Order: sequence, then structure tokens, then C-alpha cells
Amino acid sequence: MMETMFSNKQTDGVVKALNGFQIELPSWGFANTGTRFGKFLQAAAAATVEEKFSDAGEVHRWTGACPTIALHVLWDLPQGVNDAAAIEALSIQYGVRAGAINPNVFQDQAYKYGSFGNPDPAVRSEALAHVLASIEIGKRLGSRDLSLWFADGSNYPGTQNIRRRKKWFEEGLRAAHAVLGDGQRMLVEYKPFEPAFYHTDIADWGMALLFAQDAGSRAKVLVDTGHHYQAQNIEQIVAWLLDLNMLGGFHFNDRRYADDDLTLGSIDPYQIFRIFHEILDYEWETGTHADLAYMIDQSHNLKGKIEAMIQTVTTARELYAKAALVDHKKLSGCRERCELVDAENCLKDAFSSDVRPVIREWTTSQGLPADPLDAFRQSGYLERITAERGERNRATAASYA
Ligand code: PSV
Ligand code: MN
Repeated sequence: MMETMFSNKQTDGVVKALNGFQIELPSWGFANTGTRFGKFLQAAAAATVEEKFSDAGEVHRWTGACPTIALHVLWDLPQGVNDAAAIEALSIQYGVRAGAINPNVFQDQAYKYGSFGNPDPAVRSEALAHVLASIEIGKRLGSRDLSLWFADGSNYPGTQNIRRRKKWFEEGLRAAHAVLGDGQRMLVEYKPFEPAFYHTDIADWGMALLFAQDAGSRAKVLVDTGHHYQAQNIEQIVAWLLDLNMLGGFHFNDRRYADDDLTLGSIDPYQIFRIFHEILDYEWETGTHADLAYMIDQSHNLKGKIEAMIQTVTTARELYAKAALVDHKKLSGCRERCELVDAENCLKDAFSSDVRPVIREWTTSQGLPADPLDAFRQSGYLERITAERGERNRATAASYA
């Protein structure tokens, strides 16, 4: 039995939560990325898909919470399904499986005026063909989720027919849904702006929900925490989507201004806690398991990429464990009696509890290091890859100069 300041019941709840908590790493989070003003290149950054698997494997090795890596088709499987065998070999070698498959219908020049929403039927067909090829990759790799994000939109009023584009999106999403394999899901992500700055075709959770409902029963909504206006109540969106059985998963990150892709919990950890709380409260009340894909969608330009990922996973685990401390029965009673202060304190007490000792005991019991960041730093991995990749990455940096 663990010796903590919590009751046995609380400790059991936290341990159950820890046992079930997994979060997916983004392949693109290990590569050099930047803002539109430039890139600060890191000597240790991954440049090949093998290096991304290797780095992701390292995060999983020390945290034990990240058995899968999300792949972006264009960046990681440029030859489509022909690259699947190589991905399978990397999975075996580095101990992380392929997770969500992300088609890319936003970078090719053809997509200047959109992909599924492009007025040109030939471009719409090209985009659909890429999405269908991505579904094939998912089938081949045994990956459950097709994760769809579209940059489609327009920059100036009157320049696009918004209603027609909506219809074209419905057609494309239905066609993609029709070929999903058994057990595959389609996740529809929304974003209010960027790169489009006047209208975005899937701008918010309502649009994503309607598209998903229209596409078919295996389409769900993907909530990227960075894709909301400043004051939006994300946990309410989460609660509604859970109630509708339409929440598929998350792209976790934090933001201060817009889609900043900052480290989860770095700006507002209470918000992530409140999101986790809505999920666990739903599970407690309904007695069902919310089958959600927890994924990270961050790009660290200044922090060391692997360290930042370990920091993220550690924070996510802590916030999830804190949410598991909420006394749902007490909270439910307080709500019924409208005991507002006591109800709110159920959340605040859990959020302000220090869960780190119980997590340390749990990780040790799993054969994992109590301090994953320290274990990573001691391992020598960073020094090794800095030496191995540094020259190449410095040459790339020089070519930018
Ligand atoms: C777009 O901002 C996004 O959140 C989508 O999920 C993309 O797949 C990802 O970032 C990487 O560009
Ligand atoms: Mn995202």
C-alpha cells in the first residue's frame, strides 16, 4: 500500500487513473519547426522519420505513457502506403506504434484556394484521393484514427461561396467515411483562423460536429485546445460532446494568444484539469469509459524538444491524477443542494493537492524512473544525438543564412 496523505479510496482512484492514462506523441514535435518569421534550429532535432521514432521511443522509455506516435503522411510517409513496411520496422525497433494518421491537404500548391472546399473539382478530387490513401495507410498500420485538419478558408469577404464549400466538405467527408475499415474512426478537427483570416471552413466545434454527424457514425470531433478564441469555455464544449457521444479525442497544448502550440499547462493548468474533470465526472456519472484519443500537438522552438515532451507528459499525468482526486459523490450532492462554495471546493481541493509523491511511488512500482526528465538527462541520449545529428543540422542552418 502506498504511504500518502490521501485516503485509500483516493489513492486507489489515482492509481486507477495512472494505470489507464496514455498520451500520443506528435512526430512533428521532434523536428525543427518555427514561426513564419524564422526557425531557431536545434542541433539535436530529428530530420528523418527514424529519428522521430527514436526520440518518441525515448519519451516512452522514461514516462511509460506514450506507446504511440501520430504521423503526418506528407512528412513521414512521402510515398504513402509504400512506406508502411518501413514504419512497421521502426515501430518494432523503437517500441512505439503508429498512432493517428494525419493527411496533409494544406501544403501542396494545388491547395492555394482550399482542398475539400476548393471551387475546382479536380483539386477536390486530388484532396480526397490523398485522404483515401491515408485511410489505406491506417488500415495497413492498424492505426485507429484518421485525424483530419483542413486549412481551408478565405482571406477576404465575398471571395468564396461559403455555403457551397460547406456542401463540398460534406461530400468529401462522407466519401472518406465510406471507406473506413472496421474499427477505424475519423476525427474532425476545427480551428477558428490561421492560415485563413476571414473565414475558415471548419471554424468551430459546432461546424465540426455537424460535419461529423453528417459523415457517418464513426466520425467524431477532435478538440485541439489551442484552437479556440481567448475566453472560450473549452470544458463546456467537452461536456457537450461527451453527452452527445461525439468526442473523439484531443490535441493538447497551451496558448496565451492564439494557436501558440505552447507546452500543455504552461499558461493555464487549471483549464486542462477542468477538461480532465469533465471526462472523469462523465465516466463516474454514466458508468461508461470515455474512449478518447489523448494526443499532444505542440512544437517547441526554444525548448529542447525531447525534454519539452517529457515535461508535457509529466504535467498531463499530474493534472489527470489531480482530476481523479475529485470526490464525485460529494460534488454531486453539493450540486443538488446548490452548495456552491463546497461544490467549487471539490475541484479546488483536488487541483491544489500535491499528487507528485503518489505518482513517484506509482512510477517506481511500474519499473519507471521517479523523475523521467532526470533519467533522460542522465541517459546520455541527448549528447549522443547532438553529436550524430549536429553536423547535418548545422549545415541545414547554414543554408538558411
Ligand atoms: C493545425 O494548426 C494543427 O493543429 C493540425 O492538427 C495539424 O495537423 C497540426 O497542427 C500540425 O501542423
Ligand atoms: Mn492540432
